Amino acid sequence: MLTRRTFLASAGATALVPAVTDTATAAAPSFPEAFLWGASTAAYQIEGAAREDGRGPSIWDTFSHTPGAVTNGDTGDVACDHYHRWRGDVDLMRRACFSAYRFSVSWPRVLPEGTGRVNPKGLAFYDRLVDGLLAAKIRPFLCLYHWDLPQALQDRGGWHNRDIAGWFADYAGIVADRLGDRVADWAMLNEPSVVALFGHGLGGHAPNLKGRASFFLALHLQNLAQGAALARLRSTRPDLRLGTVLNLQPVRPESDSPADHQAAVMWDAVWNRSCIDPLLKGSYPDIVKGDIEPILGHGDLGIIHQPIDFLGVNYYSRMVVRADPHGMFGTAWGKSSATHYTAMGWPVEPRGLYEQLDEIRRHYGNIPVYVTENGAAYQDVVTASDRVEDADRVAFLRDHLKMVHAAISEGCNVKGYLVWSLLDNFEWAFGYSKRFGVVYVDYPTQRRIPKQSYHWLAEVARTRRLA
Ligand code: IFM
Repeated sequence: MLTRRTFLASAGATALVPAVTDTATAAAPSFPEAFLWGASTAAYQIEGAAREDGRGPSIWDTFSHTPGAVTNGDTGDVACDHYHRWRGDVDLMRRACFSAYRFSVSWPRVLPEGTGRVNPKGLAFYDRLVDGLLAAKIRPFLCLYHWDLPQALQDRGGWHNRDIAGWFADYAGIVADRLGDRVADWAMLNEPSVVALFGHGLGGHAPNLKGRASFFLALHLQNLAQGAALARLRSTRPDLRLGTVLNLQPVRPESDSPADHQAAVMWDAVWNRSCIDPLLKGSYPDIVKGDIEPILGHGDLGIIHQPIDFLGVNYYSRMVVRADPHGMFGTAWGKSSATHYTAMGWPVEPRGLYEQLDEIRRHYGNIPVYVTENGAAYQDVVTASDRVEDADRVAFLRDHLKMVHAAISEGCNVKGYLVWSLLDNFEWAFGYSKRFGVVYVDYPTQRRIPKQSYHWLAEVARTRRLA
């Protein structure tokens, strides 16, 4: 079965995508004056101070301390020690002319048991950080959930307990009461389909649950919690700009066979549309309704379907799939035709970012979008002269930014670009073995070494031009 989306994405159909490289990018493209430049990070990946100032344990503390769960037995106990070094990290952004920064709040730092008792020292940390950002003229984008669920809530069922919608809305309200006077932009979740797939479907991330029913329940309850928090903040803080962050990836079938096309339709529904459609259209894709209907409570779709002020889009690559009757969703990863790959083994496909932004313009009301993550892991080396010459990352960023520029030229409502990530950090199950930062972190000393990509991006942010 062909759909609009898989047809566009299928092999040989690229001619249907406007030729964006020629006119739009030939002469150092420049970006609108109000366009935001910056970086994204996440609490568990950079903060460290895991047992300090009353923070409770999260599911990632439990998981990373499980033998064999994370490469080299790495944990987020210390990470980039950002909890203590945040001033220097903010200054790195200021010096790079960044105008925006997305960070996440650690739920267990604010509510050590997930509900009930508030930890004043936890909130005080984010107070200091926000004040520091504002003093540096950097607009804070606050994300409420980037995967570090309080372990106490996991013990009560976590993303499998419907009560989590209320727990999350209460937590959102507590953080907004404290920071809503200074933070205008609020993202609810980060990448719910990753949490559902790797945390609850295939395993490999905390809390390492498995199964198709487990996947759909975790996904649906994240959608529900997101809707409940949006509704709560909308009613209590109408002055805030509310949104969420989704990882959206155009899906291509590996071949032209009907079975692979069907697999692409299925995977697109599972990975992309089961997040964006209920939020923006109020319905799940038909192809997953058999999975969703048994868990759909009365009124759920009304709670999930909320107006938002912006959508954060995280983009790394397209996805290629093929039919596989043994796969959890009848699909398996297919072979990409890309010629370049990052150290994660992900294909480098800048045009996919254009396709994704254009998809949002054409089919989701051209809602304001921030590219809230885009970047690449490479094998960075510090030279004898103390430099990191990451030309491959510079090329990656430049090629993706060309596509953002092309999308804007075609009318896409893209308002900013935040690189993933400011710092090398704890890359989940890969620990510290993968480096995504534009700033190198020497973990034994915690020394920061701005990479060539940092200097390049700083120049782009300063001039608004792609040199
Ligand atoms: O490090 C992650 C981040 O936490 C979520 N998006 C993808 C990044 C790279 O894998």
